[in-house]
Amino acid sequence: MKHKKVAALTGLVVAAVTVLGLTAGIGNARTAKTAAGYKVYLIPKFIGVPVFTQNSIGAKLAAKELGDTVTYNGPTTASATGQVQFINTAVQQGYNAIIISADDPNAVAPALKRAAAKGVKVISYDGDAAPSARYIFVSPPDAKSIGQAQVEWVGSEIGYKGQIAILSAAATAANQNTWIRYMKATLAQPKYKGMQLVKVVYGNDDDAQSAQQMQALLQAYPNLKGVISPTTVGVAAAARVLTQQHQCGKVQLTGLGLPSQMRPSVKKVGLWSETDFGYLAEYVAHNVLDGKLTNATGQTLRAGHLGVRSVGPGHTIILSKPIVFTKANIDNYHF
Ligand code: RAM
Repeated sequence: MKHKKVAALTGLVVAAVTVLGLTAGIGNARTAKTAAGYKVYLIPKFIGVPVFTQNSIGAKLAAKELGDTVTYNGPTTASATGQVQFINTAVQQGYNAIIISADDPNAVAPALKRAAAKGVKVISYDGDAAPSARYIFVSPPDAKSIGQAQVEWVGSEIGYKGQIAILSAAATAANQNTWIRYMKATLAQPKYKGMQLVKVVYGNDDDAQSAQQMQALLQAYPNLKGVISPTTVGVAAAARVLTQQHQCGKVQLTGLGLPSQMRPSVKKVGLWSETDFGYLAEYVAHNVLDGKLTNATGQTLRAGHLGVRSVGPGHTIILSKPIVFTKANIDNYHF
């Protein structure tokens, strides 16, 4: 009985404080946590590919731990205009935060800025948005080490000599373009002077288009020694083409691939845990909404089972180092 009275009283005090807080302008409707927690909209580049599905599984796991709700939806092909519709929907439906992997950093910027102006917290991850249009960018490993590593992987396979090409995703994707920039910078170093980058092609993270681009590369460059495909869709398609054309011994393939897809053909590819990636992004969104994390360099957050992460230059939070898969270890990874 006594307990009930205390509880009722506490409820009244909480209600009064809440009302006072709101009338005093503390908090705002967008960042106000409801009984169901924060509503977070996760927009991938597009739905229907394993990596983004894995991101959503991780984000939903984090949301469960944090008491939030994550909605996962987006276009069905790599389309920035398609993403804008989902951004607008998130705003109209009163979501507190948007987590987005942008297909084109600039094309989504105006819609993201409109969302932010309405109080929605914008977090980019994977494919960054224009820095002025997002609060924090959650990066997998840092872009430089991803770019450098792939040049080293293919270089070590071809004896650091000969022609190489890059099979990328969308020509507008900031993650792909930044990695390619670092690949080019790495290739300019003395160690790699025997390697020539002959062509960069784009398969738009579409299986058929990527396979077509890979076939065209093989035809146009009969002396091609290696291909880097920094996209899970592209590298899987490229591996299939090489196998079908019995060219696995002749052209070495590396890139960013899922162990589950690359197991039969792997020599050396890399990635990171895509589930942890989505998990971290939701922890970032939640802590920003809670006012516990700002985007200032050195700010830290505790991200559940991942432990502590901090904000680095460019308002960027990094997930982890790349995981390198080889024949020797790939069976230990199940994603
Ligand atoms: C593809 C997408 C994604 C990238 C991964 C490695 O699935 O292009 O943006 O991070 O590959």
